Amino acid sequence: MVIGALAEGVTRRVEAVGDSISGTFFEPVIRLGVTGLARSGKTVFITSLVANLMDRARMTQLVAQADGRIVTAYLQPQPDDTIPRFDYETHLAAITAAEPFWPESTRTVSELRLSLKVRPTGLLGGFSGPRTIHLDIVDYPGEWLLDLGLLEKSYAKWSRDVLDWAEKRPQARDFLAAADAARGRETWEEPDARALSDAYKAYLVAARDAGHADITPGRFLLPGEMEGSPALTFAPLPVEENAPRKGLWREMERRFEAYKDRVVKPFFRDHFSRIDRQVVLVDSLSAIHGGPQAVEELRRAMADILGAFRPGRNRFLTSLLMGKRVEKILFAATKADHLHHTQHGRLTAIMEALLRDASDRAAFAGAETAAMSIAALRATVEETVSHNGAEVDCVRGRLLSTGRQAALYPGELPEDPKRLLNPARSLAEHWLDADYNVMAFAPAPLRLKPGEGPPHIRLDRAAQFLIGDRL
Ligand SMILES: Nc1nc2c(ncn2[C@@H]2O[C@H](COP(=O)(O)OP(=O)(O)OP(=O)(O)O)[C@@H](O)[C@H]2O)c(=O)[nH]1
Ligand SMILES: [Mg+2]
Repeated sequence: MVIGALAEGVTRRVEAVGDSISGTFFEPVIRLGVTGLARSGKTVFITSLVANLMDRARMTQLVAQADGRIVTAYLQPQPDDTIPRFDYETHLAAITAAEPFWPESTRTVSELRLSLKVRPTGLLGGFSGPRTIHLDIVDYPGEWLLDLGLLEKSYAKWSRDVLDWAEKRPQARDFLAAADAARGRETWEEPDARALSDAYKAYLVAARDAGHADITPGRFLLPGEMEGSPALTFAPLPVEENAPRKGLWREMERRFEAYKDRVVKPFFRDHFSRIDRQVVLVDSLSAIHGGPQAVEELRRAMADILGAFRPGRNRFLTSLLMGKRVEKILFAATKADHLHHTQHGRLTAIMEALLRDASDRAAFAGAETAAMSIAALRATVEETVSHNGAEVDCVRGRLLSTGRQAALYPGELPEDPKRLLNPARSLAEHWLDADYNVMAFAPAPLRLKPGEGPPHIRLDRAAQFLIGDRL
């Protein structure tokens, strides 16, 4: 346990939840970060993981469970007084309702503490009683990790990068016109800055809705309590040589720097630097459905996200972490219940290829990594249908749009991931030889037996990789 955590344990002893002080000292804490881009499946993942750790009949691949060593698991007040609690009960109620529905989108950091009582392995098991291990799960938007890249960029460089992409997109037309009109502005007032920033945000919203992953700065669409402050009211502008000192360009530059100092750095200091284990959720099926350019954008966003786990590259992060690192990182392709299991291996291979590309083959500073295809909440059943004399492996579920049952054949993923990644890199318009479908399924009504958590795909393997060695 790190000294910081010990010190915290001491200052909080007054409120310590039924633990004796000495107990607090010897109870290990695993801090598990759960991240991914918007809609990647973070909330559903955490809800189902916690439900399945409390009712463990479907967690046979979690070794401590298979060995019968997990005595019990229960929720506790979380230890961080200033972070909102992950609203587990509300999210669980949504997916377990008689007419289940997906939980609402969440746009900020939140945390939950699950405590496990586990009997030790081996010889010791006979002598000592169960140990308590705390699992602190932290949900935060992957977009916030993208901001790390800003720390090493000047305002001019960031503007150039953003404007390059924007020029290729119809959604940016109004903003680009506004940015052009702002060129060389020597005098300006706050409404000018606000109008420009609003135009930029409108573009980001449209770009995100069109499936683009490169939304920067990450906090613009999830502003939280700093909404409207100058640090969140700026926009990229075309580079100006000799911009006037009191002009709009210089002010935007100043606010960009304030964003880095007041928004980006505190997140890495207060949240990111304390994580031990990390899962990065990736909705690669939706990107594949979106076409080669969506896959390429996902690949780039992944590369930026992964940059945060290779702190050697970033001076600020290196000095912040002082050698501490995330020990394990799981990259999980989510919503695998859209595919028949015969294709899960291919989806995992695509994830691995995306990562290999994204990470330039560099190691993650010694962290152990794995890729998996999972579904936190299985919404479909498998079905083989005869179609034009051929047998087709489908999945069946209730459509979100109409509420009707439908069988979906999502298309056949290639065995060789390059067949997807090469056209993506060359920004092809369409996949040449294939077509991929994704349908949005509603969660299926659950009939759980006592001791059973919600149905999933490989959530137990994910848990084994992430925390199994500590149980
Ligand atoms: N079929 C299926 N769909 C899923 C699964 N997990 C998530 N989804 C779908 O993905 C959507 C987003 O899931 P969330 O868990 O809310 O994703 P999130 O990353 O928390 O999203 P934000 O809070 O908006 O960033 C859900 O509304 C579902 O439609 C899954 O295991 N199976
Ligand atoms: Mg969420």
